Amino acid sequence: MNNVIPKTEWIQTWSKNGVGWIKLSHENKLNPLSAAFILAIKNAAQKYDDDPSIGCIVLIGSDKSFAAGADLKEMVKLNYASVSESRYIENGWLEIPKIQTPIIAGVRGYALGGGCELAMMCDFIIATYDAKFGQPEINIGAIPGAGGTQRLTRSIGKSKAMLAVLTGDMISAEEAENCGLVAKVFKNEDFDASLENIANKIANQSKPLAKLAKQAVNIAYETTLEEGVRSERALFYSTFALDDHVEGMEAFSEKRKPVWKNK
Ligand code: CO8
Repeated sequence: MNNVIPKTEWIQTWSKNGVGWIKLSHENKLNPLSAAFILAIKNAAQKYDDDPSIGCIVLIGSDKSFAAGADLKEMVKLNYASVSESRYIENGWLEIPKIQTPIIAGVRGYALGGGCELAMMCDFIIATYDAKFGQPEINIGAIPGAGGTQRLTRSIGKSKAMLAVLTGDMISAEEAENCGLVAKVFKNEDFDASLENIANKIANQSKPLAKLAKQAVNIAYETTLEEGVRSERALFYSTFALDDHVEGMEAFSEKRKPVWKNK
């Protein structure tokens, strides 16, 4: 949206051990996503992406909800002309998948509509057992608009994506894990520590290697197998130009942990 002022007061950010945390903290604990809110989230993620001390970004919501979709109180006022002229789902949204640093969505409670789409724009999703995913737009007079029909289908396959998009029904965390939408599910009491452990592990990898690995996996999303394998090979060869490649090889030979130089 043009001339949107980011709602920075609705996000909290802090960094620890090379992990940049972004907590969605809308005054409504369901975290409805307005254009101004998504712009603030995007700005925070980009700031971490530009910070060489950050090796992993984590996006979390409230205890009740990661994000319950587009802010329907904002959306109800819009019409065809205003959504297309203002580029409603372009500014902010389109930049998040371009983040190079690994980014995790930590989902408690609802990840619905734009909230599910935001979680799927991250590299993977970690959830609690009470998390609920879905694309319920069909129930409110719309269809998914921030990549839901595309990313959900690539993630869980056509049949399950069709079921979710056409019924608007929610997908439980267990089912989401079984069908690959969610990487891992934890009990509420284990969630924070487990998420932090995973994020710390990624943040402690060589940063350029983690970015290359992320880029290689993402290529699988967008191209043919032959082209993807070709791209992966080129990225693999490029790792040999890194000091961290030499360090990784030497550390293995010397039976010690590598000390990454991040170059
Ligand atoms: N936007 C704005 N306000 C919301 C939203 C929302 N998405 N969801 C709930 N609220 C409000 C309610 O209106 C209510 O407000 P009030 O107290 O003023 O009446 C308050 O939050 C609490 O809501 P509930 O009483 O409904 O809470 P429950 O715990 O009973 O239910 C649910 C929680 C299941 C999440 C329920 O609120 C719900 O179904 N919400 C709508 C979910 C939905 O349809 N999401 C999809 C929206 S469309 C979309 O995401 C398109 C994406 C396009 C990209 C986005 C561009 C910015």
